[in-house]
Amino acid sequence: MFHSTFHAIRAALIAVVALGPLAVDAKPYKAAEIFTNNSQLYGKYVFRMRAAEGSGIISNFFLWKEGSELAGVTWEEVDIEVFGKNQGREWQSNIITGLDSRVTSEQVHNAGVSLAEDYHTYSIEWTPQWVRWLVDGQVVRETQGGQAGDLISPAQARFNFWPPNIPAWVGPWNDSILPVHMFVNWVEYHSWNGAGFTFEWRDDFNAFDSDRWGVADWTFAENRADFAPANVATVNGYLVLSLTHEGQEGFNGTPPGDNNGSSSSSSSGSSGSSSSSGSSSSSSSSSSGSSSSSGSGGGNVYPVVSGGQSGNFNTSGAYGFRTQDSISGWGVSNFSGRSISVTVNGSGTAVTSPGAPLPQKGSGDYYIFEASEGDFPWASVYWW
Ligand SMILES: [Ca+2]
Repeated sequence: MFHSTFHAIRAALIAVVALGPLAVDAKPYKAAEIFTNNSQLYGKYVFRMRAAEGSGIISNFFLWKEGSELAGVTWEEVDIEVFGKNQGREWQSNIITGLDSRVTSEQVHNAGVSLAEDYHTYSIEWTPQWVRWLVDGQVVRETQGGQAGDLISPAQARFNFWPPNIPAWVGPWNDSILPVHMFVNWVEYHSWNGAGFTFEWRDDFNAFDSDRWGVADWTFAENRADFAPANVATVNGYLVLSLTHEGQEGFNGTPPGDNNGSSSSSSSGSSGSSSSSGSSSSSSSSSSGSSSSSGSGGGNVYPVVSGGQSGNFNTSGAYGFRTQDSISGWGVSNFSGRSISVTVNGSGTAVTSPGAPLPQKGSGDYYIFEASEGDFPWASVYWW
């Protein structure tokens, strides 16, 4: 949320360093940030993160248009920010846009569990029409139009971990919690192809890929810490971002294991049920699914989804759902390795091309969406 001045400060730091290497007033704490060297327009990022617990700290993933903080440049940013306070149960979604005066739409979501006690799968889906935030395969928020339509520039993906000096937002600060760490098992990028998402790359963090990632070495006014490259590490296949006292940078421990999401083909604690929670445009949050978990696909008795404009599948076997919604268009998300079949009441000729026109149905009929097993922990269909 607060990146406003770091480029200006960075420029100032460079100028000062040029005059004398000891002239910089370093902050007493060191934090960490990495960012993709390339920017992408639209797409989906999926990652497995174990946030850090503790008051006064936030574990983050965000999309960032370079130069957003500059005068005369439109700000474009999409955030996932997990609060360390309150046992790490809350996180904030946000879109920041606007020229000169920033427009924000922050919403705080209660995950119902600590996001700092285990890894969870997070996703931001960004298309020309909408932005979605998902946790463990559940749509928690969707924004259609409005600010989503103002995100028109390629953006970097960034992970960072830092202590804002804004206690009303993140809770009071007490440096006795240091050192603290956030962990990322993997991250994937899928591009937007106009009808769905296409897998592009995955980083398992088995090593630090400096072709893909840059490392921050600056700070800004709202940050109690400097971003320090020494607090970025890859250990045992995990990205570790640390927050430490100055002079105590680095991570010498063993990252906690991710038992449910070590590989993309694993059968996911991430998706859990195939329930769906739709949310209307610029919705008011709330994750836990509205429809109950389905049985497995065997019986073809699928849960009913209504008004949600999306339905999710989990990974094992063929799963499906039913809806009586009227559908004028539809697409799929995260369908790598899967096939789709849509019928009316389970009979007639199935539509198997994602996005292809669906047959007419009566108001009492169901569209039945069925997906085959795939390589990723979850997949979804959306419609309008
Ligand atoms: Ca990994």
